[in-house]
Amino acid sequence: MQQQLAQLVATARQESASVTTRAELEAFKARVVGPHGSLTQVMKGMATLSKEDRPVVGKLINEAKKAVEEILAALLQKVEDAEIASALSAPLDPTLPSPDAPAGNLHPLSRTRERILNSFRKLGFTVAEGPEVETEWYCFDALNTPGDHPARDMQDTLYLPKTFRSADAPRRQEEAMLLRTHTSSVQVRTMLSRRPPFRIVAPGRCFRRDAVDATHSANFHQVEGLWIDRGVTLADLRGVLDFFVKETFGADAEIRLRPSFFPFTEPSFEMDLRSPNLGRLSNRWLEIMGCGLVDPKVLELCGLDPQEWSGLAFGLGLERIAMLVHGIDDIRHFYQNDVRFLRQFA
Ligand code: FA5
Repeated sequence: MQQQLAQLVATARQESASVTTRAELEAFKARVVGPHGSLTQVMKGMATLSKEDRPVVGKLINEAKKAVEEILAALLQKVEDAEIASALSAPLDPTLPSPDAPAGNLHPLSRTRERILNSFRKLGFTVAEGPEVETEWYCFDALNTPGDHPARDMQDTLYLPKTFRSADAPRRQEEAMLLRTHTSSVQVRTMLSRRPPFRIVAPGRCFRRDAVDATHSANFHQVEGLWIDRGVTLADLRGVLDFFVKETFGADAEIRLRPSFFPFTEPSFEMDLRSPNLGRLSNRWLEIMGCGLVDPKVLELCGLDPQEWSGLAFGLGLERIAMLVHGIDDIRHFYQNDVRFLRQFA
């Protein structure tokens, strides 16, 4: 047995000298350690040995196995070195343009945002923006939500350690700063900086201390809408929202306004949508935004005379719309940057 194994290793070493390619290496490996390989056959013979012989022969087989493994490792190294050398010796033209970088595509939230903004642009709305780090006054007080108002509890957020000396927040000299909880702060900034009439939509990032689940994120996006003019009515609100929903979800989509409460609109509504084009959610009423007529108190706080001016406002969740449009069942997909998910929107 000892001789047989020594012979086997010697033959393997000899044959290995002629192996140069990966295919030859695989064939060689099969001849020695494959299911019908020479070493495998010897190992199978162990079963026929007596109890006393087994440990002795087992030791010899292990030594032979180790020697064969070393031969195979050296061969693999030799084959890989040869492959690299061959790749490097291929003619190289450094003047050729580099291969095109793979084309990316817009993130589904960006696509949905553009789609939403485009529908409102058709109605004469322009895009406005405001900061994500806001003062308490713009985010709450000017929206008729003073510090002790219960509505603040529903929108808890991160307060920054710094305070801010605000020139245009008339009531306070120093204010707390926070991560805005909704884009409604842009309503205030717009009313203070522009002369009505105007119609704006304000997309942007919002932050809330909400527990994360399939439909909630602590960091999400909204699109705010504000139309200030003389004689704006609920009929205008309904007309604008109906147009938007039909543009986004198809001509068969319908809306429903359900009475609700927001401190900055009066009356206030939750707007529900129903459409036959929403897969398993088809023909069910789905809540997608808050809306209402601008509360006269807010107009006053923003320096507009409520006797002259009136307005409508709405705020929708961008993720929720994107989820409906694309049939996405978990909001967390949007932030994980998994290319398998993102590529589907190319
Ligand atoms: C507001 O934020 C109001 N500012 C909306 C508004 C504007 C009302 C103008 C009236 C006039 P609400 O808290 O319901 O309302 O949020 C609006 C939308 O934001 C929700 O319908 C939802 O789509 C989205 N949203 C709220 N919280 C989260 C969250 N944690 N994750 C994802 N989306 C959220």
